Amino acid sequence: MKLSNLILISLYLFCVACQTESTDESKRDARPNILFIMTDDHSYQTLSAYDTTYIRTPNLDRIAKDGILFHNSFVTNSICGPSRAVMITGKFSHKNGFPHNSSRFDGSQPTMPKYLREAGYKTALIGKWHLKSKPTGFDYSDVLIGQGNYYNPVFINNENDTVLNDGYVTNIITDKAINWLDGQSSDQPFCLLLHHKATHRIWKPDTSLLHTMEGIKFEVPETYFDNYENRLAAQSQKMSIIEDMDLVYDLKMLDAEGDLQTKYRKSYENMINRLNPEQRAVWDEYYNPIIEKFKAANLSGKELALWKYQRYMEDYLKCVRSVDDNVGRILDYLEEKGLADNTLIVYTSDQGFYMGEHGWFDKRFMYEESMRTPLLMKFPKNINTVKEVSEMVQNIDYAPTFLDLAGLPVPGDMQGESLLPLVQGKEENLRDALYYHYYEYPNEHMVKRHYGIRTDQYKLIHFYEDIDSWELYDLNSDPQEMKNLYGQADMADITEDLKAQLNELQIKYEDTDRSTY
Ligand code: SGN
Ligand code: CA
Repeated sequence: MKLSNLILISLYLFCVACQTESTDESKRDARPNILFIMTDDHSYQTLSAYDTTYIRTPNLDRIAKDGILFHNSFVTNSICGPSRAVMITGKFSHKNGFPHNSSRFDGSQPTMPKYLREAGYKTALIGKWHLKSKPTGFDYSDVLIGQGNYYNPVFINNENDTVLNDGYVTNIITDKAINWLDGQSSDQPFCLLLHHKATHRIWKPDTSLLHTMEGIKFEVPETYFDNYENRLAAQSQKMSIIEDMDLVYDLKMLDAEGDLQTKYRKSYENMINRLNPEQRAVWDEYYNPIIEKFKAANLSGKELALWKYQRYMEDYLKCVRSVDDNVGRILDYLEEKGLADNTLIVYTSDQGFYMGEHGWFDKRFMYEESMRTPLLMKFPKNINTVKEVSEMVQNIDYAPTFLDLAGLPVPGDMQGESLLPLVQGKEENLRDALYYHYYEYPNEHMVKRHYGIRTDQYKLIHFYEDIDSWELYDLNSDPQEMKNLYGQADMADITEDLKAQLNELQIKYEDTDRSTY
């Protein structure tokens, strides 16, 4: 063959190859992936991008370092199921029909995963769900049943298969997420909801981490011995470390002699019976000497109160450690697979949690520790974002943000706002005030129903139903919310103004009929 012909043929083949490549390229859906990681009850106080007092979380901090740290991130209703329903619908509890943990989610309603799926996203949910009805809007789901277990948990998948998985829940959920990601094709963007059980009560650490944190002394918060003066609802709660935290159940003091006959001893026994012999041996080897020492010390009063705090923090923080390690695994995976640059990575918790502030564990109240939640986001590389956001954002905003990022319109009935303009520095002011409404009463922990408004400076709360009690805080002068200013003459104008704003928010969000739930 002549050289000129050979060149011509080569040129032709090259062009065909280019065409094939450009056709393949045009078939590729380059829309960003979404990885939405959420934990359960992880406090911002124990995430070192926010606060280094208790623990370092280098992997979670990576998301903040390479992405955005939200300084003022809040929920609308500080309790698990309701928060999850808010996040997937972009609507307040009174609109999505899931006001408290005894509710059942109406899976026929529109949700963020459904919108994404209809628009061609591959959607998956792995881990905690807790909305009772079967998950809808997901191509794949593999969820814990109810609250799930820390050890050897049972999962139910979208085919209705229930499978017991050996091991520790935070590792297992991460393994499942990585497996699912491994099976995805690069032609279709994904939205994966990776929702951990940790760091929920009763804070069972991974056996491999039991011996960490030894010798660390955790100082109790300044408000640990709060007497709840002028705060009626706080006086009747049942979430006090000193009063309500169970020595056996929460703090693992299951003595062989049976001297510690606490209210929830039996529940703890049932729970640790899930551990297999190897896990149980490591567990007992760690806790037995602590139990012996505790009994010998015969603590009471303030000493016991301080001991309980220390014990609580140790187990809680070990659960945080597992979360951080496993978030590191997922981040590494995305990097190794070249997915990191085109994926929105979100880290949050379903609400905040008390690390002994006001003497408490748990959440529910509209006070700062439980209304706030950590929020870190790392956007795809082609989106230039600010490094920190101080505007108040709320969990109703996640669904609109994800849809906006995927290039989809935000449905008019979603009540949150897309955070995209804010994170790109195109908009500075998202809202002047936040609305909050909590419903789960009477129930465990006995936190009264309440609603309220939070501005940058003030918080006004109304506890209602079998109580009619208002609280007002100046967050600038009293960030720990110890001084209820409601009813003080010099606060009359501010109170009136806040009540008017609260009323406007209730009209705006259509939450004027409190008899609905
Ligand atoms: C369980 C816990 C409570 C916790 C609720 C709600 N008790 O009932 O302490 O407040 O869940 O938590 S436990 O004995 O079962 O641990 S939520 O995060 O799921 O809303
Ligand atoms: Ca929770």
